Amino acid sequence: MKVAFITGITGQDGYYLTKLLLEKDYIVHGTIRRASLINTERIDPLISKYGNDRLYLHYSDLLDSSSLTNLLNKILPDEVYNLAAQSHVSVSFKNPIYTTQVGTLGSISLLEALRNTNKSIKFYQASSSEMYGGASKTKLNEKSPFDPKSPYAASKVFAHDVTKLYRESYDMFTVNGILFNHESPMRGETFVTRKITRAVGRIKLGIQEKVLLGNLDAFRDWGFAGDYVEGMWMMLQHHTPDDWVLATGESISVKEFAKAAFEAVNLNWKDYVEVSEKYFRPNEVEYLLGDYSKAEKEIGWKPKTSITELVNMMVESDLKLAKQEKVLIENNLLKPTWDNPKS
Ligand code: NAP
Ligand code: F7E
Repeated sequence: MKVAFITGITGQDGYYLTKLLLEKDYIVHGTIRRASLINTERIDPLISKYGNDRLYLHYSDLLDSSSLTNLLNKILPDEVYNLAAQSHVSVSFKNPIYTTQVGTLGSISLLEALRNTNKSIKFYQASSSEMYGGASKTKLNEKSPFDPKSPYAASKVFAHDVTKLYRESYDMFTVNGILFNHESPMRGETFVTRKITRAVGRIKLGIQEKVLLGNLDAFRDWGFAGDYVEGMWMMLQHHTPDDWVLATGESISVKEFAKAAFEAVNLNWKDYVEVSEKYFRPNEVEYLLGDYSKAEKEIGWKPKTSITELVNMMVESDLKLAKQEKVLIENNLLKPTWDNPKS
């Protein structure tokens, strides 16, 4: 049985990757952080099904390098997936030092721990399309130049470079997956797609009035997270390590995403979306469009889910959540809101 070690197992991709690996009969170890509330909500169904059998969680933090070394020595995994990050671009302007510490020191600490444990362990680094900066409308591939526009993106460039550096310097199997935006019903609620679909569900059921958004004219190449974690795994099964882009090859604006999500429940987005300065960033990535042809040719990956299927999947899931919230409201356990205060 193969053994995987995942940092960031409690996040969106952590959930889908863990599910995929468990279905492939892996033993999965993941790191969790101590918080005042338990934050394993996404993977709780997997813990119920596989906990005490093939799924193990360990307290750690990417900034606690000794815990990483101890865990790797104990677990001796075949594959390591480094998904941990302060992954919110807007928050990275507010917490630039912390975001940078996790993205840079965290990644190199993990690589060093691997190098000192066993250089044959395969390593996946979660690189990001944010590294490109989005100033031009060209299709971006593995050779396109980086021009980071946020502390988050700058830290991802460092981690990307150092992952390649360890491959070249120490002959290690280290891979960068340059992933364009990928979403799902498990997406954090402060990312724009999920913020919109949460609002659509609640507005449709009459428990929210409006949704406040920032730049509606930004374009993103949005895919489904479930498809993308399969690509992460495929990269580590390839005979040689390299860097690969995963994307859909289609880009739409935030406005178009909102229009499609409201139309899915027969509402007009213009009646419910308001623009607020609060959600604009000090610097914006205007346009991202990815070219996944290298991944298709070399590892046999291509996206399976269309943007329409993704929007419908997310809206359907958030309608179900809103129905549960409505019951709480009817029992005076929750209040209806104008805008979602948690977004
Ligand atoms: P996410 O939902 O925000 O999850 C991030 C994970 O990292 C969470 O499990 C979080 O733990 C953990 N984490 C944060 N800081 C940490 C630290 N100091 N030490 C250990 N763990 C820490 O992100 P995601 O969407 O799943 O993305 C996964 C990775 O891919 C991230 O590195 C992200 O930057 C990158 N990426 C994402 C996309 C995308 O569109 N989703 C695209 C390209 C690249 P808590 O639950 O305790 O906070
Ligand atoms: O923003 C605009 C915003 O926060 C998308 C992360 O997973 O993908 C993600 O980063 C766009 C931006 O994702 C709101 O200005 C408008 O142009 O959903 P987002 P992101 O910044 O693209 C990349 C690939 C990652 O690597 C990151 O980890 O939408 N936008 N109004 C808004 N964005 C948010 N969050 N909230 C708004 O109200």
